[in-house]
Amino acid sequence: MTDLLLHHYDNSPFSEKVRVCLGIKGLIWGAVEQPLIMPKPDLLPLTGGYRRIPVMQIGADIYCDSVLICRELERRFPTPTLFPDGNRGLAQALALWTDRSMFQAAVAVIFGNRGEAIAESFIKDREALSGAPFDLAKMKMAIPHMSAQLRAHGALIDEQLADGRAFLTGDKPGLADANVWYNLWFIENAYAPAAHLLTDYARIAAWSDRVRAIGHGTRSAVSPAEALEQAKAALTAPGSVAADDADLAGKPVTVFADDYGRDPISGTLWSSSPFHFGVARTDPALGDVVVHVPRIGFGLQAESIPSAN
Ligand SMILES: N[C@@H](CCC(=O)N[C@@H](CS)C(=O)NCC(=O)O)C(=O)O
Repeated sequence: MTDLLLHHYDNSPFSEKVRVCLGIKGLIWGAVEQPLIMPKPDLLPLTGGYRRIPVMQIGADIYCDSVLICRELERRFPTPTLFPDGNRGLAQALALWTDRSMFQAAVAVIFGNRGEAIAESFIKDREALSGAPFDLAKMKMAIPHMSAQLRAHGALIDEQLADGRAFLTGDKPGLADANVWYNLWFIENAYAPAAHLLTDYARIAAWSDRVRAIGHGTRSAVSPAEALEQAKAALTAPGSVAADDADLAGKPVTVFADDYGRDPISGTLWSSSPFHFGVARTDPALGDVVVHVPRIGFGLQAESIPSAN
């Protein structure tokens, strides 16, 4: 049985990014199905409150956010690389385009078009997640603008492929492909009639076929109970704190996403780098775990230790 676990659900676009990276690396992994909406009783004991998907688990080390998950996959399984042409910084920075403006355009087109077909429980859940109304009327009105935005994103992708290269950064697939691809996949999967907005660029259609053909590596189902057992049985990996954060090493801290789903994760600062924070926590049922989050897009707050009286 593998200890490389991805907590996900099949329709999750950010999980698709990670699944393609698992495919590029040809990894064997366990898929742990998590619910699409709250509650998530088998996820939160691992993450300490973080509810978003995907989450990667390796023993008692828990990695939140697709950006850090892909980075950690590269660190642990460097060959074949997610950076076939080098350009590591740029390929990772690309997520700030694909996961934000491109993803927001995809979301608006999908949900604006699906409108009334969306379950009320999903709408309520996503309102709680974002802290803002899930305004279907507004999304519907925005369809023409957001469709044009998507086409404009598509034009950039098409331009990147214009010299006949097979993948976005050259002749081999990498993180840049996974980053862009999951948005196309999301549209195809969630509202197929809009897929033409991108795929009527002939080069994008051919590139999509190549990315789809990469697959997801070798996946088997792992139950949430088994994942929790694995965390309980494992020791956390050693960690070190970067010089910039030295005054907080081992001290109580809270980390939280700065966009949506800001649920705080509290513990002590276990590790850090320019790319991540690791927070050590003790769960009553699982024992010690370390929850890792990316640095970009997450806040770190020192917590004062409550006095005894
Ligand atoms: N920046 C995060 C975004 C994750 C995200 O928004 N995931 C969606 C699903 S694809 C989510 O968690 N939705 C709410 C939920 O599933 O509970 C990442 O890259 O992992």
